[in-house]
Amino acid sequence: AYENIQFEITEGVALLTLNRPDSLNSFNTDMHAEMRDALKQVKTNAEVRCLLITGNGRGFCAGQDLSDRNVDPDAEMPNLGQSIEKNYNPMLRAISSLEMPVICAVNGVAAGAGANIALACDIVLASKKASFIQAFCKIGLVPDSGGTWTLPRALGTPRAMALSMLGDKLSAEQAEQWGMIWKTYEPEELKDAALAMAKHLATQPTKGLALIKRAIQASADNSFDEQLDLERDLQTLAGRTEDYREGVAAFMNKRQPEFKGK
Ligand code: T3D
Repeated sequence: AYENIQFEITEGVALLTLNRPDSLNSFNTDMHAEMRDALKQVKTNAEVRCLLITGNGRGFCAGQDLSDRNVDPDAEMPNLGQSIEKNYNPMLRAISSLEMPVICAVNGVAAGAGANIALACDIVLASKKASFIQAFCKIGLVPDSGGTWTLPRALGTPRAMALSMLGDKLSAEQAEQWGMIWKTYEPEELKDAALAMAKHLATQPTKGLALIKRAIQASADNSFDEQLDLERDLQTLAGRTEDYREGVAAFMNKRQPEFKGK
């Protein structure tokens, strides 16, 4: 069993809850290891068709646990790149390459890597009390966990640059208005709404959704022409899924489809 996260699978949904509420769910070494393991389970368990990530307590995630870092003047200079390579990049790659929808329910403040883990998810929901802080600049660091990729794409360069250099707190409602996240909810409604969305997505054509994810992610680096070719290739794959057949058959017979995620 895990200690720093909670992990359960129900009705095709893997619910992963960050669980170090006393330090706003910041990441220490053990939590990183548990996260790696849980994400591997999500990837390999054929039952799972949607991942929902959220946090316990009043925060979503405050990024790296800074109490794990020795900044004593006598200590050797750290190599943070090693931590990124071992801990953060594999986690972010695992989330963004998962062949299923990933929802993030941001229950409270999301700072540093915590903010960017949320932004790497496919659909971001947030409590109206939540906020996003690119806190890195305040301790001399660079946004990581994909933030320098996701932020400019979600918001454009001017907002991405100012948020990253100022480290200002962006309220969830402002993030929603700016289109950085999908939707905000009253705090007490967030988890139910997120779970309902996750359960719905877990009944949908998982392969098709995974191909949508690939197409939209790839669009950031493709020309229009390249993207048309990619759409052709992905549609070829989508058209060969059982769920496509089921979707068309259900439509023609005026009945509800029963997708199997295959
Ligand atoms: O090192 C590497 O591996 C490189 C990778 C880096 C990735 C990163 O994420 S770097 C950025 C690290 N994160 C931060 O700089 C954010 C630090 N936290 C904050 O700025 C604030 O806590 C918040 C703005 C997020 C929330 O503020 P507030 O006033 O609501 O809460 P608080 O009182 O600051 O925090 C509550 C407790 O959580 C407090 O502990 P205490 O006093 O009750 O015992 C605080 O120390 C603790 N906490 C919050 N964030 C962290 C943390 N403890 C350790 N590490 C944290 N990141």
